[in-house]
Amino acid sequence: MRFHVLTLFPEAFAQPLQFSIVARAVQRGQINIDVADIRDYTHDAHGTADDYQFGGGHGMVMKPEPVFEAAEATLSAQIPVILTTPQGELLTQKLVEELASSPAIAIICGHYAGVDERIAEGLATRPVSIGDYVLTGGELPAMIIIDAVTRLLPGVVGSPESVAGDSITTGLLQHPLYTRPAEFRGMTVPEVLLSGHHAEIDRWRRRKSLERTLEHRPDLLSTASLTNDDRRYLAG
Ligand code: 6GU
Repeated sequence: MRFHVLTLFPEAFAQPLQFSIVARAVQRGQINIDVADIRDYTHDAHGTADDYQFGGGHGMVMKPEPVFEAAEATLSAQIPVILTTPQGELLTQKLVEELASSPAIAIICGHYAGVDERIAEGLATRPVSIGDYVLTGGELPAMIIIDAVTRLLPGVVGSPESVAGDSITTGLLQHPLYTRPAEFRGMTVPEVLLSGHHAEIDRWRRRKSLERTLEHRPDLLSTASLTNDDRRYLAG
């Protein structure tokens, strides 16, 4: 998988992607992250990439020319071109899965008040938001997209089961996890997890997932695939 990032702040990508699983995926050649500096495609002495908005209003807007030129110089063929914007489609695991099936994706990082609409109209194919809050720029969202897509690629995360059993992937939030020691500062690990009864453990985990989802994300319950047992448990 090749990620093409177009940004005014390429230095933001230097450190954050150089640890743990994403770094290992880069080292193994499972992913490539090409970062292009949009400012390299400006033509004035100051490297001007933003300008005042027509119609007036607060905040600068990213100019179309450098972004189009950066895209034309660095992108090939018909790949999804994401634009990070709070006005985009919400990033969900389903969208992440769809993106992971593409051999390459481009991510244009919006910044300042936003980008000239012609970038959305004539260049980006997929405006994406990472949630209902406003960030200063699209660099962190781009890294979030790269991280979420990377861990779905074959061989990147140790066991396919750990990806398949994830929070959200299953439609429910994940059950609690424990490791050693069995007792820590008076807090103990639930007995059932030490019992070796796999059916009981599965049942306990399923119920904890249901409880947590009901408490923090009841909206997920309407789309999760629930058994009659699940429904009975939720009904209390
Ligand atoms: Cl993708 N960009 C910005 N600037 N803010 C956001 C966002 C993206 N997603 C949520 N908030």
